[in-house]
Amino acid sequence: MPIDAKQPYDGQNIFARILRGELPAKTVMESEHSLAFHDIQPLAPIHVLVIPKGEYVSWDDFTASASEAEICDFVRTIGEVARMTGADTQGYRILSNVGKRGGQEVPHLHVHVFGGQPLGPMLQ
Ligand code: D5M
Repeated sequence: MPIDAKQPYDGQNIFARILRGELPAKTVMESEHSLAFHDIQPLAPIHVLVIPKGEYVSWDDFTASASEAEICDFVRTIGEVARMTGADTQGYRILSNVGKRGGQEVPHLHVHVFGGQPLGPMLQ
């Protein structure tokens, strides 16, 4: 069920629970402000999610209120994930669904990193 990008942060969402260690995840890398892990329902041979550790519902509130350190760390982590997984060698896609009409399901900001196959014009 798509979520409203402007809704208050729900501390019980799946990614909050992964960050607290209450649910397992296949970690790709962790940095000071970000965590990257494999998507549980991969849509491509490489499909990694990158999330900030802070409580942000979507790209919308993150870009409005996160610190420069958090934003810089998050962007660098996305690039690092592409290099670590080898997605960078043949091209890849980064994507963030934002809010109801953007198709966002989990109410904690996440960027998808897709790679490992030729990608069509749209992947989700
Ligand atoms: O994408 C939400 C994504 O989150 C979707 O691709 C499945 C993934 N997901 C859901 N639960 C988990 C767990 N527990 N581990 C890893 N990945 C998960 P959206 O952009 O919100 O539509």
